[in-house]
Amino acid sequence: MVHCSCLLFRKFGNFVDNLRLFAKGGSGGMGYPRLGGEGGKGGDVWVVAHTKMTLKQLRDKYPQKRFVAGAGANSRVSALKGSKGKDCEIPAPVGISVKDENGKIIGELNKEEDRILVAEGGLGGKLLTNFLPLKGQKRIIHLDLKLTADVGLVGFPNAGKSSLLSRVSHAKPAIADYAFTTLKPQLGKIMYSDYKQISVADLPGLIEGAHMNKGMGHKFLKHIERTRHLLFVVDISGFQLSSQTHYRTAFETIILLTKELELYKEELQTKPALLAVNKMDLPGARDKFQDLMNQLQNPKDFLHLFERSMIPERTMAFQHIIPVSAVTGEGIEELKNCIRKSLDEHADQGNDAYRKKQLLNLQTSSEPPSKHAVNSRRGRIE
Ligand SMILES: Nc1nc2c(ncn2[C@@H]2O[C@H](COP(=O)(O)OP(=O)(O)OP(=O)(O)O)[C@@H](O)[C@H]2O)c(=O)[nH]1
Ligand SMILES: [Mg+2]
Repeated sequence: MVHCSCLLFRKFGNFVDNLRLFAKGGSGGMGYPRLGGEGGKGGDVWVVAHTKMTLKQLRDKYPQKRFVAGAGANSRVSALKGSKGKDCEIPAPVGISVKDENGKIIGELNKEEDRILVAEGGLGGKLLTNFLPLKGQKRIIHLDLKLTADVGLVGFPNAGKSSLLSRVSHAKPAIADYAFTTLKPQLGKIMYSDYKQISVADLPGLIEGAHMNKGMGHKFLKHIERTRHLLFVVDISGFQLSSQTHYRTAFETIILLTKELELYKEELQTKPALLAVNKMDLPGARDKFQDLMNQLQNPKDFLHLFERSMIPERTMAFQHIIPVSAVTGEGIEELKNCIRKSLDEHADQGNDAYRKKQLLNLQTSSEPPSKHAVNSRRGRIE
């Protein structure tokens, strides 16, 4: 076990989640005006998905981060049509979005061998170009890793996400009593006694306005897209970022998190979600937990307390709600079991197509939002 934890720590300790690269298509070959010969087209630059690749390996292998395709061959008497320049392939991990310099998405790599053209080779010289070759396209591109994990931790800062990760796995994330301790995603693995492993991504805390890039914003919401399940983590005593901002109760933080996910991407709400209510060791936590359960069971009765713009279209349907304490260990075993159960139950429902369909079902259903709310401690959609 000790070996295992070191390995995991090494493997995930030095995490690269985005890379900026230079890509240039090859120049076209010269045409042959006298004989009407056409120069070869310059080679193209592609980003190609490989399951075994990581962004860190890519960076280490190509420290100069320049990718240039070959030039097209000139037209010659012996080969009037010049051959195409050699393509250049950038090996990248699966689960990447490729963006241009302005952040516009060029494409996504979702499975092994997916490929995206990022810089096109120039045309060879021909009649149209007065037999002069064109230069290849030059482009700065960004490879952005959307973290792939079974479970993503979603919560306001300080809720105890990292503390929980360190409790359920061998990961050793930074933990501190100030907001935004976690600055980049951390992965840990829950090991079960039958050797099944479930990966958990600890993500930086979200705050109101995250969808508009407040706090850590978008940068981290995007990681949630790829996790199969969500584990909401809330502090039973609520949250206050500073004396200048509102105090939010645990219930309010859940509603606000739901709204942020919805504003970022509605499909996120169709992921199976669990709720860990943390810091149950604090004085008065039991009573607050009862209040919270009451609010979650009848969210409609409490939503009028929110500003209109903060009310989500539909409240989260939690598969399980587990009171825990990362400090005393209370509820941790149950949390692990619930995570396992939920993942097993949804084993083959994690794909995007499934989620889109489910979203459509939700949208076409005439049920009022409260019907989707949790209805018991181990609540399910009615
Ligand atoms: N009393 C009590 N304190 C806790 C518990 N879990 C975490 N804490 C404390 O809460 C504070 C925040 O914990 P973190 O694990 O860093 O919280 P986080 O959600 O990862 O915070 P960010 O990374 O800033 O988003 C730390 O001071 C922890 O010691 C708990 O169960 N009970
Ligand atoms: Mg943290």
